[in-house]
Amino acid sequence: MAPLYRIERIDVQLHPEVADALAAGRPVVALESTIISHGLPRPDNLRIAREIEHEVRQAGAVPATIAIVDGQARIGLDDDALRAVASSDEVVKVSVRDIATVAARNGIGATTVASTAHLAALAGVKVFATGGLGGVHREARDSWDESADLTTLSRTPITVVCAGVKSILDVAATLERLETLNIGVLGFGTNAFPGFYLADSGHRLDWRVDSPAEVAAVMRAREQLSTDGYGLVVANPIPEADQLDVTLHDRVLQAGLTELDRRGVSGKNVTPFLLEFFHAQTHGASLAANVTLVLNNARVAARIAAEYAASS
Ligand code: PSU
Ligand code: MN
Repeated sequence: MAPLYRIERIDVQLHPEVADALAAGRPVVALESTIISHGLPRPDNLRIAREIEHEVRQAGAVPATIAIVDGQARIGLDDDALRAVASSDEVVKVSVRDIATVAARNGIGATTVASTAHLAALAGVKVFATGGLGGVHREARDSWDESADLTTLSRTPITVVCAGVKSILDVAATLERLETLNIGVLGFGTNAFPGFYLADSGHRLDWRVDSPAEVAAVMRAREQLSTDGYGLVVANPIPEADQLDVTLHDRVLQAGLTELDRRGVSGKNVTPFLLEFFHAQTHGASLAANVTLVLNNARVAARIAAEYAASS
């Protein structure tokens, strides 16, 4: 856990339940909030946010959803704050570079993988669950569009459980960047890098683990060898039975990329636009897959956090 003086100095507010768990060395799982505000459609998003927290609890850890509310960076949200993040029209997508501006303006912001990882690590949270990681966008050679998720994880001590990255990205380039940035990638029960809506992105991984205890052992070894300053990605595939139909997936992906180009969508709007496009074009099938994989990741993250806490 980070020393307390640091938390006071940086003015991050811990929910009492989270603070108690961290102080006692009990398992805590950080959760991002951009997925709630920008990744899932209203009004389902609030219910799903609660379900994700419930899943973490069921698996024996304390959920710490992270967001900026009334200009305050919060680790763990009460129900009012969760509701505001899910339903306020004022909520902005906040990456690491935006945290201070939103705080200084007393704004409300939903944190991405990057900013959630940053704030979680400051508070001493070791494990984080999300849906999919940001990465290198297609045609990044021209657009230079690479998510700050990657560069932030290259210098943030946290373990992120995700279902890989979406096929809206350049998956091969993203894997190359993860390697360059010293971000470890472990396939959870698989040798294939998952493709978010699909169990297999078609890319192989070097390392496979088959239990939360194995991940906790890697986390401890990283600390002992001082490679824990970099992020560790646990890539947990959606069960094949729950994945999106491959033909439907490929068709909607092509249409979405065309539409993106036609409308000239760029910057931080790219990911939310494509997510919404998928949800609309698959008539809810992609949403169902999205919910399944997020709950799955929340459960695995809680079990990893529990093993890690028990191994200290
Ligand atoms: N991928 C998803 N769902 C999401 C996101 C990514 O499948 O909601 C969100 C996450 O918050 C991630 C962010 O950190 O998008 C990446 O955005 P950008 O590419 O603008 O960095
Ligand atoms: Mn981007």
